[in-house]
Amino acid sequence: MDSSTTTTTGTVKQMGELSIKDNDDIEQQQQEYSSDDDDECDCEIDENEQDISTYSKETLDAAIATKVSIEQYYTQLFKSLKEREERRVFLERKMEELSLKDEQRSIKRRELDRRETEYIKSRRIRLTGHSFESIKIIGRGAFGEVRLVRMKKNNKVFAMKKLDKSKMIERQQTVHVRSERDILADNNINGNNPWIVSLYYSFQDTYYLYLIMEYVPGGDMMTQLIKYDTFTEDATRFYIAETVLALHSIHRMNYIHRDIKPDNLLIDNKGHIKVSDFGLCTGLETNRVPTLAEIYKKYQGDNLSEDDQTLQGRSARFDSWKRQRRVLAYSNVGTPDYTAPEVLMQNGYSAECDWWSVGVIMFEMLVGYPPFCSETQRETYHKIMNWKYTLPKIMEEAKAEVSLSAEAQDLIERFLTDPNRRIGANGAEEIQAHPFFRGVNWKTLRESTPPIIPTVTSATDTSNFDHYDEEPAHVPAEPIPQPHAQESKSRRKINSFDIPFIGYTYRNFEAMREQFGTIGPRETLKF
Ligand code: ISQ
Repeated sequence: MDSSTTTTTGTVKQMGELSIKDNDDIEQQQQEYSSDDDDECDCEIDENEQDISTYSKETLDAAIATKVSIEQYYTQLFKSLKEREERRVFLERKMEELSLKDEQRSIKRRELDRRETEYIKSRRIRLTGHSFESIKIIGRGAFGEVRLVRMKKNNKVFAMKKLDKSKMIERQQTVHVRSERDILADNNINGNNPWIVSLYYSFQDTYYLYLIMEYVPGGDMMTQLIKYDTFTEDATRFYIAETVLALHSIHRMNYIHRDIKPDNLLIDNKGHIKVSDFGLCTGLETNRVPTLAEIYKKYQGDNLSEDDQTLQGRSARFDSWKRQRRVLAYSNVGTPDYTAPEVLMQNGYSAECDWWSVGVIMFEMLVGYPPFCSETQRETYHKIMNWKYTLPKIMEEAKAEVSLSAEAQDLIERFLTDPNRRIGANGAEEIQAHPFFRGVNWKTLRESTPPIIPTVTSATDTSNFDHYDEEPAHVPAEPIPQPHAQESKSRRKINSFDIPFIGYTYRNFEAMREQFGTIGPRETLKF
């Protein structure tokens, strides 16, 4: 699979790309190494020994893991210093802009110093799954679950995503999980983008990765679509406009989402959109479960029967889609309905693939089901790959079923087209200028009143999410390989299993103050 690609905006990171950067659980790893006796250290390499084939696999694995770990340590160290410097420069610039007096400037500098010290201290606080009390499961996917939790230390409420490491290794998903953590962490560095769910902490134990995120209590767009069937053009305009801004901000961070679908559009307490799920966690591109491209290729030479090709009537398609919707959302293979044809083909793709998905969502909001939905996934792949032939008929049928304005129809068709001709290929501005969005105030959209305002009665209200039964507690499959499983925790050596997860730990600078309290007046650094 391509690991990166180039767009008009430069090199873009994809959700499948492994990037070794900004990591800090090295602190913990370093402590483990330093407690090891030299003569017992698996990582020690004899300088006189030239032939590495004489080393055991465990020793070589440990050596590689140690190398990655040390690289990560220094990468993180330099990154932390750079971020610290950026915070300082930001403060100086703000104070200059506001022409603050010298005395006020000194107070603010001292406050920033105090906060930096707090941050360094807080990074040493070790978080584990036990630091949080579970309130309710609010989502479940192929690799784990999302829970509403309360931090025991301070009673703050978060969404905790807990991912099973062995399942991810088994299905070759570690790079995706890594990129999810990276984009969420980058989001905080780049000034906390309101269109993306905030990450407060990430950490891991032997079996699981944990992402501690802000709780977005309004549920997701899939639930809204199931509830309302269709939206008016006004409501669609609002949600599509917000999704355009959200994706534009993700593209500006040099990421492509690749998996935009209603399930990944969360709704905050005021009714605005936040994008979640940056890790393809419904399990695309696994080795156990075939990739979308593989499934499609398997069926490529396999002509569809006349029956398959006959487009079903609205009600049959609608019913079958609704029946399958939730099941697909939580299945391993996920739904291909929102995926761009070039992504299915894996022939190279870029940020435009996300605009295709927006076109599919817009069609679904107005018509009641996504354009290529079918009884079988095979048929869906076929329809997407042959969109040039299938889409005109699909649009004709849709227009016979619901009233679509000329602007709405045109925009859908501008999204659902070849990547180089697709609206958005030359920047989100061309989407914003489309007549369908006439009258939208893009600058104040997030401050405007959304069409649906969710009912949220308390900080722990989960009524906008489906109910999930608790599963009986189980011990996860032993991670593979575990050559030192018999060792006590403090002496466990890192090995090849650990490599993809080294440096997963993250602490959000802004969150530190909120979560662990502070010294000094809280408002001092606010402008
Ligand atoms: C935050 N709040 C609610 C649901 C979520 C699902 C996934 C990631 C973050 C979330």
